[in-house]
Amino acid sequence: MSAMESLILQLHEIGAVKFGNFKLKSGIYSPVYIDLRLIVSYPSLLTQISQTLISSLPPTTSFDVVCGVPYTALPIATVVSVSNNIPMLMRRKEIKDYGTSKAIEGVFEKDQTCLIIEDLVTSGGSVLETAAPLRGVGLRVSDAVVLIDRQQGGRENLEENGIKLHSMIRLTDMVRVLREKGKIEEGVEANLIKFLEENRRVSVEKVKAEARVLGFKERSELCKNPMGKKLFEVMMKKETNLCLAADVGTAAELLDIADKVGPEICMLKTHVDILPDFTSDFGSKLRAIADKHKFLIFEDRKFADIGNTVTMQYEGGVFKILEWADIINAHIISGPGIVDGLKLKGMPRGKGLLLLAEMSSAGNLATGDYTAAAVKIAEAHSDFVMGFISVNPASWKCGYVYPSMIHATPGVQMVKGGDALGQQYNTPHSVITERGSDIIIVGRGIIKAENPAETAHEYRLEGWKAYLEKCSQ
Ligand code: S5P
Repeated sequence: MSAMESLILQLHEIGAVKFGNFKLKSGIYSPVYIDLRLIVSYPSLLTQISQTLISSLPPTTSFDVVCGVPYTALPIATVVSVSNNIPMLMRRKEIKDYGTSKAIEGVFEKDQTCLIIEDLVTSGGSVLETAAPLRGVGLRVSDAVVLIDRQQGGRENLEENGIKLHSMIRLTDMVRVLREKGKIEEGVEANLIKFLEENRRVSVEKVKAEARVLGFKERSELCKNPMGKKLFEVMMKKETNLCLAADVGTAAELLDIADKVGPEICMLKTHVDILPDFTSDFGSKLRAIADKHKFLIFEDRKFADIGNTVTMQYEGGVFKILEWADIINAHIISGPGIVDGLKLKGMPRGKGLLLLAEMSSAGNLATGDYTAAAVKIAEAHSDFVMGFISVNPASWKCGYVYPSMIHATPGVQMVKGGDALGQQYNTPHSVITERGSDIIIVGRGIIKAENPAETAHEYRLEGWKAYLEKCSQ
Protein backbone atom coordinates (compact mmCIF):
# COMPACT_ATOMS: atom_id res chain seq x y z
CA MET A 1 0.00 0.00 0.00
CA SER A 2 1.35 3.44 -0.91
CA ALA A 3 1.90 6.14 1.72
CA MET A 4 -0.95 8.09 0.17
CA GLU A 5 -3.38 5.16 0.37
CA SER A 6 -2.45 4.55 3.95
CA LEU A 7 -3.08 8.18 4.83
CA ILE A 8 -6.45 8.17 3.09
CA LEU A 9 -7.56 5.10 5.03
CA GLN A 10 -6.41 6.58 8.32
CA LEU A 11 -8.18 9.89 7.65
CA HIS A 12 -11.37 7.97 6.91
CA GLU A 13 -10.87 5.81 10.00
CA ILE A 14 -10.64 8.78 12.39
CA GLY A 15 -13.71 10.41 10.83
CA ALA A 16 -11.88 13.32 9.22
CA VAL A 17 -13.70 12.51 5.98
CA LYS A 18 -17.43 11.97 6.04
CA PHE A 19 -19.96 11.24 3.30
CA GLY A 20 -23.59 12.39 3.35
CA ASN A 21 -25.20 15.74 2.61
CA PHE A 22 -23.46 18.63 4.29
CA LYS A 23 -24.02 22.36 4.10
CA LEU A 24 -20.72 24.13 3.51
CA LYS A 25 -19.73 27.61 4.66
CA SER A 26 -20.49 28.86 1.17
CA GLY A 27 -24.10 27.67 1.57
CA ILE A 28 -23.85 24.89 -1.03
CA TYR A 29 -24.56 21.27 -0.17
CA SER A 30 -21.70 18.83 -0.53
CA PRO A 31 -21.72 15.02 -0.48
CA VAL A 32 -18.41 15.03 1.38
CA TYR A 33 -17.25 16.82 4.50
CA ILE A 34 -13.63 17.03 5.48
CA ASP A 35 -12.57 18.13 8.94
CA LEU A 36 -8.85 17.97 9.43
CA ARG A 37 -8.90 19.71 12.80
CA LEU A 38 -9.11 16.22 14.28
CA ILE A 39 -5.58 15.29 13.31
CA VAL A 40 -4.05 17.03 16.33
CA SER A 41 -5.39 14.12 18.36
CA TYR A 42 -3.37 11.59 16.33
CA PRO A 43 0.31 12.52 16.64
CA SER A 44 1.68 9.68 14.54
CA LEU A 45 -0.75 10.50 11.72
CA LEU A 46 0.25 14.16 12.00
CA THR A 47 3.90 13.17 11.65
CA GLN A 48 3.16 11.00 8.61
CA ILE A 49 1.17 13.78 6.97
CA SER A 50 3.96 16.29 7.54
CA GLN A 51 6.61 13.96 6.16
CA THR A 52 4.60 12.97 3.11
CA LEU A 53 3.76 16.61 2.40
CA ILE A 54 7.40 17.56 2.10
CA SER A 55 8.50 14.43 0.26
CA SER A 56 5.67 14.91 -2.27
CA LEU A 57 7.11 18.24 -3.38
CA PRO A 58 9.06 18.27 -6.65
CA PRO A 59 12.79 18.33 -5.83
CA THR A 60 13.15 21.68 -7.58
CA THR A 61 10.92 23.42 -5.03
CA SER A 62 13.11 25.54 -2.81
CA PHE A 63 12.11 27.60 0.19
CA ASP A 64 13.68 29.23 3.23
CA VAL A 65 10.71 29.32 5.58
CA VAL A 66 7.29 27.71 5.93
CA CYS A 67 4.00 29.26 7.00
CA GLY A 68 0.82 27.36 7.83
CA VAL A 69 -2.58 28.82 6.99
CA PRO A 70 -4.34 29.44 10.32
CA TYR A 71 -5.64 27.50 12.12
CA THR A 72 -5.89 23.87 11.02
CA ALA A 73 -2.62 23.81 9.11
CA LEU A 74 -0.61 25.36 11.97
CA PRO A 75 0.20 22.04 13.67
CA ILE A 76 1.11 20.50 10.30
CA ALA A 77 3.46 23.40 9.55
CA THR A 78 4.95 23.14 13.03
CA VAL A 79 5.78 19.46 12.58
CA VAL A 80 7.20 20.14 9.10
CA SER A 81 9.34 22.90 10.57
CA VAL A 82 10.61 20.88 13.53
CA SER A 83 11.30 17.63 11.72
CA ASN A 84 13.00 19.25 8.74
CA ASN A 85 14.71 22.02 10.69
CA ILE A 86 13.14 24.73 8.55
CA PRO A 87 12.16 27.96 10.32
CA MET A 88 8.49 28.75 10.50
CA LEU A 89 6.47 31.95 10.36
CA MET A 90 3.00 32.55 11.69
CA ARG A 91 0.35 34.71 10.16
CA ARG A 92 -1.93 36.42 12.62
CA LYS A 93 -5.57 36.05 11.73
CA GLU A 94 -6.63 38.83 14.01
CA ILE A 95 -4.22 41.70 14.32
CA LYS A 96 -4.18 42.95 17.86
CA ASP A 97 -5.15 46.51 18.68
CA TYR A 98 -2.26 46.81 21.07
CA GLY A 99 1.41 45.87 21.09
CA THR A 100 3.40 45.57 17.90
CA SER A 101 0.40 44.71 15.70
CA LYS A 102 2.38 42.53 13.32
CA ALA A 103 0.57 40.47 10.73
CA ILE A 104 3.51 38.07 10.37
CA GLU A 105 5.31 36.70 13.43
CA GLY A 106 8.79 35.23 13.29
CA VAL A 107 12.20 36.13 11.91
CA PHE A 108 12.78 36.48 8.18
CA GLU A 109 14.63 38.50 5.60
CA LYS A 110 13.23 40.32 2.62
CA ASP A 111 13.23 38.25 -0.58
CA GLN A 112 13.36 34.93 1.25
CA THR A 113 11.00 32.32 -0.16
CA CYS A 114 8.12 31.07 1.94
CA LEU A 115 6.27 27.81 1.33
CA ILE A 116 2.63 27.96 2.38
CA ILE A 117 1.21 24.86 4.03
CA GLU A 118 -2.52 24.24 3.97
CA ASP A 119 -4.72 21.34 5.06
CA LEU A 120 -7.57 21.71 2.58
CA VAL A 121 -7.98 23.83 -0.54
CA THR A 122 -11.35 24.58 -2.14
CA SER A 123 -11.17 27.94 -3.92
CA GLY A 124 -7.67 28.74 -2.71
CA GLY A 125 -8.99 31.83 -0.94
CA SER A 126 -7.41 31.01 2.44
CA VAL A 127 -4.01 30.41 0.85
CA LEU A 128 -4.30 33.79 -0.87
CA GLU A 129 -5.28 35.43 2.40
CA THR A 130 -2.06 34.15 3.91
CA ALA A 131 0.04 34.91 0.81
CA ALA A 132 -1.01 38.58 0.78
CA PRO A 133 0.53 39.63 4.13
CA LEU A 134 3.60 37.43 3.50
CA ARG A 135 4.16 39.20 0.21
CA GLY A 136 3.31 42.45 1.94
CA VAL A 137 6.36 42.11 4.20
CA GLY A 138 8.65 41.34 1.27
CA LEU A 139 8.68 37.53 1.19
CA ARG A 140 8.40 35.59 -2.04
CA VAL A 141 5.52 33.16 -2.27
CA SER A 142 5.51 30.87 -5.28
CA ASP A 143 4.45 27.47 -3.92
CA ALA A 144 1.81 26.08 -1.61
CA VAL A 145 1.42 22.50 -0.51
CA VAL A 146 -1.91 21.08 0.56
CA LEU A 147 -2.98 17.82 2.12
CA ILE A 148 -6.32 17.60 0.30
CA ASP A 149 -7.36 19.44 -2.85
CA ARG A 150 -11.14 19.56 -3.26
CA GLN A 151 -10.60 20.27 -6.97
CA GLN A 152 -12.96 23.21 -7.08
CA GLY A 153 -10.79 25.77 -8.79
CA GLY A 154 -8.16 26.30 -6.09
CA ARG A 155 -5.31 25.23 -8.33
CA GLU A 156 -6.37 27.58 -11.14
CA ASN A 157 -7.14 30.48 -8.82
CA LEU A 158 -3.77 30.19 -7.16
CA GLU A 159 -1.95 29.79 -10.47
CA GLU A 160 -3.49 33.09 -11.59
CA ASN A 161 -1.97 34.67 -8.50
CA GLY A 162 1.50 33.26 -9.13
CA ILE A 163 1.27 30.33 -6.71
CA LYS A 164 1.80 26.74 -7.75
CA LEU A 165 -0.34 24.33 -5.77
CA HIS A 166 1.13 20.94 -4.89
CA SER A 167 -1.56 18.64 -3.63
CA MET A 168 -0.86 15.43 -1.80
CA ILE A 169 -4.34 13.97 -2.11
CA ARG A 170 -6.95 14.99 -4.65
CA LEU A 171 -10.54 14.45 -3.62
CA THR A 172 -11.23 12.15 -6.58
CA ASP A 173 -8.19 10.01 -5.67
CA MET A 174 -9.36 9.82 -2.11
CA VAL A 175 -12.83 8.63 -3.09
CA ARG A 176 -11.42 6.14 -5.59
CA VAL A 177 -9.12 4.61 -2.97
CA LEU A 178 -11.94 4.40 -0.41
CA ARG A 179 -14.19 2.72 -2.96
CA GLU A 180 -11.45 0.29 -4.00
CA LYS A 181 -10.84 -0.62 -0.37
CA GLY A 182 -14.55 -1.22 0.13
CA LYS A 183 -15.05 1.71 2.52
CA ILE A 184 -17.72 3.41 0.42
CA GLU A 185 -20.23 2.36 -2.23
CA GLU A 186 -19.83 3.00 -5.92
CA GLY A 187 -22.84 5.31 -5.86
CA VAL A 188 -21.09 7.60 -3.36
CA GLU A 189 -18.14 7.98 -5.72
CA ALA A 190 -20.42 8.70 -8.68
CA ASN A 191 -22.34 11.25 -6.63
CA LEU A 192 -19.14 13.03 -5.68
CA ILE A 193 -17.87 13.16 -9.24
CA LYS A 194 -21.19 14.68 -10.29
CA PHE A 195 -20.94 17.24 -7.47
CA LEU A 196 -17.42 18.20 -8.51
CA GLU A 197 -18.52 18.64 -12.08
CA GLU A 198 -21.33 20.95 -11.03
CA ASN A 199 -19.12 22.94 -8.66
CA ARG A 200 -15.94 23.00 -10.61
CA ARG A 201 -14.93 26.52 -9.78
CA VAL A 202 -15.67 28.52 -6.68
CA SER A 203 -16.10 32.25 -7.33
CA VAL A 204 -12.94 33.71 -8.78
CA GLU A 205 -14.11 37.26 -8.22
CA LYS A 206 -14.18 36.51 -4.52
CA VAL A 207 -10.83 34.82 -4.51
CA LYS A 208 -9.09 37.53 -6.46
CA ALA A 209 -10.34 40.20 -4.16
CA GLU A 210 -9.19 38.18 -1.20
CA ALA A 211 -5.70 38.16 -2.63
CA ARG A 212 -5.27 41.88 -2.54
CA VAL A 213 -7.25 44.86 -1.46
CA LEU A 214 -8.85 46.47 -4.47
CA GLY A 215 -9.04 50.25 -4.49
CA PHE A 216 -12.31 52.18 -4.75
CA LYS A 217 -11.66 52.81 -8.45
CA GLU A 218 -11.53 49.14 -9.41
CA ARG A 219 -14.42 48.40 -7.11
CA SER A 220 -16.63 51.13 -8.57
CA GLU A 221 -16.19 49.46 -11.96
CA LEU A 222 -17.52 46.20 -10.52
CA CYS A 223 -20.46 47.86 -8.78
CA LYS A 224 -23.82 47.20 -10.41
CA ASN A 225 -25.86 49.72 -8.45
CA PRO A 226 -25.58 53.28 -9.81
CA MET A 227 -25.74 54.88 -6.35
CA GLY A 228 -22.97 52.57 -5.13
CA LYS A 229 -20.86 53.63 -8.10
CA LYS A 230 -21.60 57.25 -7.31
CA LEU A 231 -20.58 56.81 -3.68
CA PHE A 232 -17.27 55.24 -4.71
CA GLU A 233 -16.72 58.20 -7.06
CA VAL A 234 -17.55 60.78 -4.39
CA MET A 235 -15.14 59.11 -1.97
CA MET A 236 -12.33 59.13 -4.52
CA LYS A 237 -12.94 62.68 -5.70
CA LYS A 238 -13.25 64.19 -2.22
CA GLU A 239 -10.79 61.78 -0.61
CA THR A 240 -13.08 61.03 2.26
CA ASN A 241 -14.72 57.91 3.62
CA LEU A 242 -16.44 59.73 6.46
CA CYS A 243 -20.20 59.62 6.94
CA LEU A 244 -21.71 62.03 9.46
CA ALA A 245 -24.54 60.61 11.58
CA ALA A 246 -26.38 63.92 11.96
CA ASP A 247 -28.39 62.98 15.04
CA VAL A 248 -29.08 66.55 16.14
CA GLY A 249 -32.17 67.97 17.86
CA THR A 250 -33.88 69.87 15.05
CA ALA A 251 -34.08 70.11 11.27
CA ALA A 252 -32.63 73.60 11.47
CA GLU A 253 -29.58 72.32 13.33
CA LEU A 254 -29.24 69.45 10.87
CA LEU A 255 -29.18 71.76 7.86
CA ASP A 256 -26.70 73.98 9.64
CA ILE A 257 -24.27 71.17 10.50
CA ALA A 258 -24.69 69.64 7.02
CA ASP A 259 -23.46 72.87 5.48
CA LYS A 260 -20.54 73.19 7.89
CA VAL A 261 -19.37 69.58 7.75
CA GLY A 262 -20.35 69.04 4.10
CA PRO A 263 -16.85 69.50 2.63
CA GLU A 264 -15.48 66.72 4.85
CA ILE A 265 -17.96 63.91 4.17
CA CYS A 266 -18.98 61.49 1.44
CA MET A 267 -22.36 60.81 2.99
CA LEU A 268 -24.70 62.36 5.55
CA LYS A 269 -26.89 60.05 7.54
CA THR A 270 -30.24 61.24 8.84
CA HIS A 271 -32.91 59.97 11.24
CA VAL A 272 -35.62 62.16 9.88
CA ASP A 273 -38.18 60.95 12.43
CA ILE A 274 -36.30 62.61 15.31
CA LEU A 275 -36.73 66.13 13.91
CA PRO A 276 -39.62 67.99 15.64
CA ASP A 277 -39.55 70.84 13.10
CA PHE A 278 -39.62 68.66 9.99
CA THR A 279 -41.44 70.35 7.13
CA SER A 280 -42.08 69.15 3.60
CA ASP A 281 -39.29 71.34 2.20
CA PHE A 282 -36.67 69.65 4.41
CA GLY A 283 -35.69 67.27 1.62
CA SER A 284 -35.13 69.94 -1.00
CA LYS A 285 -33.15 72.09 1.44
CA LEU A 286 -30.88 69.19 2.38
CA ARG A 287 -30.56 68.24 -1.29
CA ALA A 288 -29.30 71.74 -2.13
CA ILE A 289 -26.60 71.46 0.55
CA ALA A 290 -25.70 67.94 -0.60
CA ASP A 291 -25.33 69.14 -4.18
CA LYS A 292 -23.25 72.11 -3.08
CA HIS A 293 -20.79 69.96 -1.12
CA LYS A 294 -21.13 66.81 -3.21
CA PHE A 295 -22.19 64.29 -0.60
CA LEU A 296 -24.91 61.65 -0.68
CA ILE A 297 -27.91 61.53 1.65
CA PHE A 298 -28.55 58.35 3.60
CA GLU A 299 -31.79 58.10 5.54
CA ASP A 300 -31.15 55.56 8.29
CA ARG A 301 -34.79 54.42 8.33
CA LYS A 302 -33.96 50.76 9.03
CA PHE A 303 -37.02 49.40 7.21
CA ALA A 304 -38.04 46.05 8.65
CA ASP A 305 -41.56 45.20 7.48
CA ILE A 306 -42.94 43.03 4.69
CA GLY A 307 -42.33 44.09 1.09
CA ASN A 308 -45.76 45.65 0.53
CA THR A 309 -45.64 47.79 3.67
CA VAL A 310 -42.15 49.12 3.09
CA THR A 311 -43.05 50.36 -0.39
CA MET A 312 -45.59 52.67 1.31
CA GLN A 313 -43.25 53.64 4.14
CA TYR A 314 -40.53 54.48 1.64
CA GLU A 315 -42.67 56.58 -0.66
CA GLY A 316 -45.47 57.97 1.45
CA GLY A 317 -46.32 59.43 4.83
CA VAL A 318 -45.05 62.76 6.03
CA PHE A 319 -41.41 62.16 5.25
CA LYS A 320 -41.54 61.01 1.60
CA ILE A 321 -38.09 59.50 1.96
CA LEU A 322 -37.99 58.33 -1.64
CA GLU A 323 -38.04 61.93 -2.84
CA TRP A 324 -34.88 63.12 -1.16
CA ALA A 325 -32.76 60.22 0.17
CA ASP A 326 -30.16 58.71 -2.14
CA ILE A 327 -29.60 55.72 0.09
CA ILE A 328 -31.74 53.86 2.61
CA ASN A 329 -31.15 50.78 4.74
CA ALA A 330 -33.16 47.75 5.79
CA HIS A 331 -33.11 44.87 8.22
CA ILE A 332 -33.47 41.44 6.61
CA ILE A 333 -35.53 39.99 9.46
CA SER A 334 -38.62 39.83 7.23
CA GLY A 335 -36.81 38.01 4.40
CA PRO A 336 -35.84 39.01 0.86
CA GLY A 337 -39.33 40.40 0.11
CA ILE A 338 -38.30 43.63 1.83
CA VAL A 339 -35.62 44.16 -0.80
CA ASP A 340 -38.09 43.45 -3.59
CA GLY A 341 -40.48 46.01 -2.11
CA LEU A 342 -37.91 48.77 -1.70
CA LYS A 343 -36.40 47.98 -5.08
CA LEU A 344 -39.74 48.43 -6.76
CA LYS A 345 -39.72 52.09 -5.74
CA GLY A 346 -36.00 52.81 -5.51
CA MET A 347 -34.56 51.15 -8.60
CA PRO A 348 -36.34 53.27 -11.21
CA ARG A 349 -34.99 56.36 -9.44
CA GLY A 350 -31.42 55.12 -9.25
CA LYS A 351 -31.36 54.76 -5.46
CA GLY A 352 -29.27 52.35 -3.40
CA LEU A 353 -29.91 50.10 -0.41
CA LEU A 354 -27.62 49.06 2.44
CA LEU A 355 -28.55 45.89 4.32
CA LEU A 356 -27.98 45.71 8.06
CA ALA A 357 -25.77 42.65 8.20
CA GLU A 358 -24.37 43.41 11.65
CA MET A 359 -25.04 45.96 14.37
CA SER A 360 -22.77 47.84 16.72
CA SER A 361 -24.81 47.54 19.90
CA ALA A 362 -23.92 45.06 22.63
CA GLY A 363 -25.89 41.83 22.60
CA ASN A 364 -27.43 42.37 19.15
CA LEU A 365 -28.62 39.31 17.26
CA ALA A 366 -27.28 40.13 13.79
CA THR A 367 -24.43 37.64 13.82
CA GLY A 368 -23.33 34.37 12.20
CA ASP A 369 -26.02 32.85 9.98
CA TYR A 370 -28.01 36.08 10.06
CA THR A 371 -25.06 38.00 8.62
CA ALA A 372 -24.53 35.25 6.04
CA ALA A 373 -28.19 35.51 5.03
CA ALA A 374 -27.77 39.25 4.46
CA VAL A 375 -24.83 38.55 2.16
CA LYS A 376 -26.86 36.04 0.18
CA ILE A 377 -29.74 38.47 -0.25
CA ALA A 378 -27.31 41.20 -1.33
CA GLU A 379 -25.73 38.92 -3.91
CA ALA A 380 -29.13 38.09 -5.36
CA HIS A 381 -30.02 41.81 -5.62
CA SER A 382 -26.69 43.40 -6.44
CA ASP A 383 -28.43 45.78 -8.86
CA PHE A 384 -30.10 47.52 -5.93
CA VAL A 385 -28.17 46.51 -2.81
CA MET A 386 -24.98 48.56 -2.80
CA GLY A 387 -23.55 47.28 0.45
CA PHE A 388 -23.95 46.67 4.14
CA ILE A 389 -24.05 48.22 7.54
CA SER A 390 -21.40 46.07 9.10
CA VAL A 391 -19.14 46.05 12.12
CA ASN A 392 -16.42 43.52 11.41
CA PRO A 393 -16.74 42.33 7.83
CA ALA A 394 -13.18 41.01 7.82
CA SER A 395 -14.36 38.30 10.18
CA TRP A 396 -17.26 37.18 7.97
CA LYS A 397 -16.89 33.63 6.81
CA CYS A 398 -19.39 34.21 4.05
CA GLY A 399 -17.68 36.44 1.58
CA TYR A 400 -17.33 40.02 2.81
CA VAL A 401 -14.88 40.34 -0.01
CA TYR A 402 -17.42 40.91 -2.76
CA PRO A 403 -15.61 43.99 -3.93
CA SER A 404 -18.62 45.67 -5.46
CA MET A 405 -20.30 45.95 -2.05
CA ILE A 406 -19.61 48.93 0.22
CA HIS A 407 -19.29 48.44 3.97
CA ALA A 408 -20.35 51.30 6.23
CA THR A 409 -19.63 50.95 9.93
CA PRO A 410 -21.24 52.81 12.84
CA GLY A 411 -19.88 52.84 16.37
CA VAL A 412 -16.78 54.89 15.60
CA GLN A 413 -14.93 57.30 17.84
CA MET A 414 -11.31 58.29 18.21
CA VAL A 415 -11.01 56.07 21.26
CA LYS A 416 -12.50 52.66 21.89
CA GLY A 417 -15.37 52.58 24.39
CA GLY A 418 -19.13 52.81 24.52
CA ASP A 419 -22.14 54.71 25.82
CA ALA A 420 -24.49 53.94 28.68
CA LEU A 421 -27.04 52.30 26.34
CA GLY A 422 -25.00 49.58 24.70
CA GLN A 423 -23.29 51.43 21.85
CA GLN A 424 -19.77 50.11 21.28
CA TYR A 425 -17.01 52.18 19.66
CA ASN A 426 -13.96 51.26 17.62
CA THR A 427 -11.36 53.61 16.19
CA PRO A 428 -11.36 54.74 12.53
CA HIS A 429 -8.06 52.93 11.93
CA SER A 430 -9.27 49.65 13.37
CA VAL A 431 -12.61 49.84 11.52
CA ILE A 432 -11.01 50.41 8.12
CA THR A 433 -7.90 48.24 8.33
CA GLU A 434 -8.45 45.39 10.75
CA ARG A 435 -12.21 45.16 10.47
CA GLY A 436 -12.22 45.52 6.70
CA SER A 437 -14.81 48.28 6.37
CA ASP A 438 -14.91 51.16 3.87
CA ILE A 439 -16.83 53.99 5.52
CA ILE A 440 -16.77 55.24 9.08
CA ILE A 441 -20.11 56.49 10.39
CA VAL A 442 -19.52 59.01 13.17
CA GLY A 443 -22.26 60.68 15.18
CA ARG A 444 -21.61 61.99 18.66
CA GLY A 445 -17.86 61.92 18.10
CA ILE A 446 -18.44 64.89 15.79
CA ILE A 447 -21.72 66.51 16.71
CA LYS A 448 -20.91 66.79 20.41
CA ALA A 449 -17.46 68.21 19.70
CA GLU A 450 -16.77 71.86 20.39
CA ASN A 451 -16.05 72.47 16.73
CA PRO A 452 -17.81 69.81 14.64
CA ALA A 453 -16.30 70.91 11.32
CA GLU A 454 -12.77 70.76 12.67
CA THR A 455 -13.39 67.43 14.38
CA ALA A 456 -14.97 66.04 11.22
CA HIS A 457 -11.79 67.05 9.39
CA GLU A 458 -9.75 65.01 11.85
CA TYR A 459 -11.98 61.96 11.43
CA ARG A 460 -11.80 62.35 7.69
CA LEU A 461 -7.99 62.39 7.73
CA GLU A 462 -7.89 59.34 10.01
CA GLY A 463 -10.37 57.39 7.89
CA TRP A 464 -8.69 58.20 4.60
CA LYS A 465 -5.20 57.50 5.93
CA ALA A 466 -6.40 54.07 7.06
CA TYR A 467 -7.92 53.39 3.63
CA LEU A 468 -4.64 54.29 1.89
CA GLU A 469 -2.72 52.16 4.34
CA LYS A 470 -4.99 49.21 3.60
CA CYS A 471 -4.52 49.63 -0.14
CA SER A 472 -0.75 49.69 0.18
CA GLN A 473 -0.61 46.42 2.15
O1 S5P B 1 -25.69 48.94 14.30
C1 S5P B 1 -25.85 50.14 14.15
C2 S5P B 1 -26.44 50.66 13.00
C3 S5P B 1 -26.56 52.04 12.89
S1 S5P B 1 -27.09 52.66 11.39
N1 S5P B 1 -25.43 50.99 15.12
C4 S5P B 1 -25.57 52.34 15.01
O2 S5P B 1 -25.12 53.04 15.93
N2 S5P B 1 -26.18 52.87 13.90
C5 S5P B 1 -26.42 54.34 13.80
O3 S5P B 1 -25.17 54.99 13.76
C6 S5P B 1 -27.17 54.93 14.99
O4 S5P B 1 -28.55 54.96 14.76
C7 S5P B 1 -26.59 56.32 15.07
O5 S5P B 1 -27.29 57.18 14.20
C8 S5P B 1 -25.19 56.19 14.54
C9 S5P B 1 -24.12 56.11 15.61
O6 S5P B 1 -24.05 57.29 16.34
P1 S5P B 1 -22.90 57.58 17.43
O7 S5P B 1 -23.32 58.86 18.04
O8 S5P B 1 -22.92 56.45 18.42
O9 S5P B 1 -21.61 57.69 16.65
